[in-house]
Amino acid sequence: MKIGIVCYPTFGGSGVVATELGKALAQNGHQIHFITYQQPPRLDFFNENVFYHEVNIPAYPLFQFPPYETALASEMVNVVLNENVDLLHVHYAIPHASAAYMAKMILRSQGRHVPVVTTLHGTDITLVGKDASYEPVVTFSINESDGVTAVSENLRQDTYAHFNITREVEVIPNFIDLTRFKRQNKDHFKTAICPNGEKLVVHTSNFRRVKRIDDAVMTFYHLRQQIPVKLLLAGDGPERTRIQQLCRELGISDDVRFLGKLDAVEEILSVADLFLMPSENESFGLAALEALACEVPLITSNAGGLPELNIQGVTGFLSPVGDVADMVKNALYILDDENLPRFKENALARAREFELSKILPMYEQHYERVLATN
Ligand code: GMT
Repeated sequence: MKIGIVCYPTFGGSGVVATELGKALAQNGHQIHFITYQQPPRLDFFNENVFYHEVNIPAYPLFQFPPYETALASEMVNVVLNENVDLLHVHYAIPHASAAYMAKMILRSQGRHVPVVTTLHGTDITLVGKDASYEPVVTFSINESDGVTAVSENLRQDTYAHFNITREVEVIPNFIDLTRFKRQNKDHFKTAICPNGEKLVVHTSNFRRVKRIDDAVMTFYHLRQQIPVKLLLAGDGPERTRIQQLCRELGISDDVRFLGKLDAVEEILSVADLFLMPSENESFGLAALEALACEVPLITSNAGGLPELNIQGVTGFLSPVGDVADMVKNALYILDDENLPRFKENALARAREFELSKILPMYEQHYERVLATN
């Protein structure tokens, strides 16, 4: 198949899922055309089946808000016509699904039919999409997609609950490439961060409010009063300055490292003992799956799709959103040397259930069904 993939070129989340999916499809012999405004971080290699098309948005003094959606739709039309693309797969509904609808209509007016698959990732439904400013367009463009997938059963249910959806939504969970995400020997790194054999707790995210990083820091603050422990925070975003200030106020800055955006997140996870994801909402929790693959157990909230990934008492623990005391209690239990090896083993076993080779055929079959019926 020749597939056009539209995504945000982000370091985590939907951008990573889209990029890794495209790379895996290319390995399987499909021709993949990425269409986005910047080269996705994990697309830094040559493969004969991978192509990158940059969306250019010419500036004009009148445009207070550059019309990205228009430029994107035009680029999708061009790529389909120039490269003979069979299908467009857009990741994250806003504005990719409506831009794809526009492209589809333009192509149809020229006698060319290209089906569109939309993958819903989370905040496009749970946070941003259901806002009245976007809802009519999101509902319309989901219903006009020829195939719709969601990354968890919880997100599928949320989609039906918040929008008037007439389309079938298929659940295709996030996946992990275990050849890349595996525990590596990084002892020198561990010694540098934890010189006295402290336990290492890690959080990675885009530092948005929905991640509730305060809860991660407060959990660490209480843990630190009971055991020797350090905290690594990887990623960057709007909350970083506030969280750094919180660490200063708590007097814990010497034991907390802010690493900023990182591509090789598996190197950090390789030395971690515990991963914290106390999110307000989380449709799947790809970062938590990456942790499991590196044998790191989880302390998560029980929000969104997290119960579909983290198994209570097996791969870690889930607490009600904001229940820091419960997170501290559970973290102490996991970090006990008697318990930690069992949780690490379970973490890897769970990650194996989401191995790329198990999930990739679900997308391929979805495309085949869409192409056969449209
Ligand atoms: O986590 C984020 O805020 C980024 C966001 C995105 O859209 O890129 O991630 C969402 O999609 C990921 C991939 O499907 C999911 O694993 C994340 O759980 C989801 N984030 C939220 O629902 C908050």
